[in-house]
Amino acid sequence: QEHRMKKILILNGPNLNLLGTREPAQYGYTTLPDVEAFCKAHGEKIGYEVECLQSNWEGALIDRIHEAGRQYKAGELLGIVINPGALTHTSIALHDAIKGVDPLPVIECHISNVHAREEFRHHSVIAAAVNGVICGFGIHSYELGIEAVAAIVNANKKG
Ligand code: CA2
Repeated sequence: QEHRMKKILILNGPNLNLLGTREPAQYGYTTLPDVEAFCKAHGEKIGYEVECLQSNWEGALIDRIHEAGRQYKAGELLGIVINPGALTHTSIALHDAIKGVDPLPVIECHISNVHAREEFRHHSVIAAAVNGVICGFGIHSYELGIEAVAAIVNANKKG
């Protein structure tokens, strides 16, 4: 019986390395290393290995998504939870990269409720390429994202 622990990838985009150091009113006091530790702990609790990457470089995120596509095909990765940061509102390249790895499950997540903020944050160019979007639950948005990937994986198993 195969009992390999399966992996979920957490991607964070530009400026999320500043988490916990500025703008606590918007993003809270928790640092990115803490968020990543929570994600790993939550994954472990429900039986998934969690790997995390943050980059301020659009291309680094795109390269990692392509690699994720290969890992998905090889049965080594279940899905991605991505907070693209401000690239959410601008990056067609990230949209295309996510489309390019379909049907790899991808959940877009945001710490803040982007719809309650400035008009320029209301539109996501990423949303149309992903399975679903979670926003506004603070750092718990990531855990909900992990749950969403797990739900998709389990639905595919049953179906
Ligand atoms: O709410 C979210 O998670 C966002 O994706 C965060 C992005 C923002 O551009 C999106 O509209 C919504 C910003 C990430 C920058 O995070 C910082 C954290 C602390 C201090 C400064 C920036």
